[in-house]
Amino acid sequence: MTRLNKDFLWGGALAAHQFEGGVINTSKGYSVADVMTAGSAGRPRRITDGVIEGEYYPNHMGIDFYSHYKEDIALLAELGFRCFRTSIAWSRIFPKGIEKYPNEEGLQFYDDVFDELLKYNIEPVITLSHFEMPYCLAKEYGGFLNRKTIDCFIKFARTCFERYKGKVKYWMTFNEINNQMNYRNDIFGWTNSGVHFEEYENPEKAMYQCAHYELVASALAVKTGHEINPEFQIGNMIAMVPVYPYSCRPADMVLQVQAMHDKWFFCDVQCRGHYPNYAKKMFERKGYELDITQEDLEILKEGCVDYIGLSYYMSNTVDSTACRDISKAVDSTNSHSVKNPFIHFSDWGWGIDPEGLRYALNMMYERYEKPLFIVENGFGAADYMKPDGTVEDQYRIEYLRAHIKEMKKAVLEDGVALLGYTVWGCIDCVSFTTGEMEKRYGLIYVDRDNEGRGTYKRSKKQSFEWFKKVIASDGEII
Ligand code: P53
Repeated sequence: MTRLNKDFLWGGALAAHQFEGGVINTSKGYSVADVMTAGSAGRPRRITDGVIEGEYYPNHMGIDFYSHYKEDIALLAELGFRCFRTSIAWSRIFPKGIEKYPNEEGLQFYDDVFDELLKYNIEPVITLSHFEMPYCLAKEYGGFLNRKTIDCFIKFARTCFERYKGKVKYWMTFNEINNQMNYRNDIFGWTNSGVHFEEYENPEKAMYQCAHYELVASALAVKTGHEINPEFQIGNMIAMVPVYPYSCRPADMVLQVQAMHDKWFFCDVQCRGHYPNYAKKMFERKGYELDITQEDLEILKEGCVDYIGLSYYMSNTVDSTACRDISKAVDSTNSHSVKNPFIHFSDWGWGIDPEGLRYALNMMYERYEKPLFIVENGFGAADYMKPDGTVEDQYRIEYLRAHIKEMKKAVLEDGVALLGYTVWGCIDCVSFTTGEMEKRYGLIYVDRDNEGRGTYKRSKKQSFEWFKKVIASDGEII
């Protein structure tokens, strides 16, 4: 048996802020992503104080899906996609986040997109918040460090659940909610929660307070969604970067367990409905007295997720003889982390590790016994379009093939319950971490450069035809 089931959700994934465009001259409000400039592998993106004239914001145009959505969805249908994961830009529905009533133009846009997908039998898989909090909530409320933001988020979630209850079944609350564990890197706190943690006296404590409010918001959204439609499948979304011990030295093994606590923290609460003991002990030890009410704890209990959405791109390695500060050691962009000598790295320094995917799926399934959904996996590279218009992205095919092989082993040999697999950035889009266009993930090429110039014309890459066959054969022909 080398095929996956017919109902396995093969597809692709994108996020509103990275591909929609439709920011200027529409009723959409600015989001936290709309005030981020362009960077590169070694030059971080800057977060500006509002939209400043003369600055360049790559997300404002994205790839202009806003006016190309019919053409784009037709291409996804040609690929044979069974699902398409995207997000609803919160600031398109509530431009400032604080309005009483939603913005009809924004709601209508997603009705049109979902209708177009359903026309081709493509199941929409929807993230409510993928780094797109209205800028106003970050600026005026202090993002998720303010309890009031929970209400704003629930108002948004309820609006979406009610409006699209007949069109969307699969939801996720917050994209990669665990990124902010790396509170030293400004981009993560900002995009997860609209907070600059470094501005607080104790950034780590601020992060945990913020995390708590967001976990309550996530659980309350799950609860609210199930009340609106009991058929809804509502998941969380975790950036799964498994951590390996550098050696079989016992101290490395223990350090790996501690490093993994940071990885599990959010997922543990969202799946089990309560804080794990290692976190309670850590709060005690560090003297973090957080605003956590009895009512919050009830909500966490009642709002456990139905499935776990995860992204998988790479693994990381810790070495007890090199650095014991976990928060530094597990950040691969930090000089304290060690390179795994058994894997290769992409041009952006991401460690390519297909077997790590099988390992991660097994660990997660054993820990929670809830269905998993790989909602992001893909390879960012600087593709070259030949004068004849073709793009030979053999390296991307190899990356995807190797990961799909390991995924199949996890399902077919290890018995992991997996709902589906979506290729990240199935149409080229603006890179999240660098804001570049030239870090491409797509099966479909978009003629746009780092500065936003180009015809925005779409072309199929070599990987397009390959992935189409993978889906058509239920994963048998890879
Ligand atoms: P870009 C780190 C580790 C794994 C996934 O990233 C990550 C990150 C960065 O937070 O993010 C996801 O475009 C994210 C997407 C993003 C994608 O990875 O920087 O959910 O929005 O585009 C790829 O190469």
